[in-house]
Amino acid sequence: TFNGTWKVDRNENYEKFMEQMGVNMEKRKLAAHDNLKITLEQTGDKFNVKEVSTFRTLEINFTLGVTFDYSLADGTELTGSWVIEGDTLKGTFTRKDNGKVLTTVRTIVNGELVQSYSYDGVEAKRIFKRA
Ligand code: MYR
Repeated sequence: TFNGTWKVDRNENYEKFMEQMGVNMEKRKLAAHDNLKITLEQTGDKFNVKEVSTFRTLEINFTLGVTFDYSLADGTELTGSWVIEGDTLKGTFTRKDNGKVLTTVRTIVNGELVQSYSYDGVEAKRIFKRA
């Protein structure tokens, strides 16, 4: 289960990924140490996500397979959805400004929540531990 509160522990290739996303250097430096904490609560096919970081606090509600809007901390707007495939959550989101697709996967590996991101040929991971 994904339920619970997760605190980012480490990143892999995240700065390169943000660069590909067009995030400027100043913001990349801050974002690499954003202390991101997410609380996931799944009830049937509905998810409640609480996101807390040095940038902001927000709450997102979505239903598996149903498209919703999500804005990144820098204001970049995405639209897309999550689905479950086996033990993983797979998200496919499209940037509203340029139409490019960002895919992301959440999976539990050895008790850690691993979130992978892929955009425009660049991949990154953020790895979370239970808070
Ligand atoms: C959620 O389930 O947490 C809400 C929806 C998340 C949508 C996809 C998030 C992609 C984040 C990419 C960060 C890259 C920063 C440049």
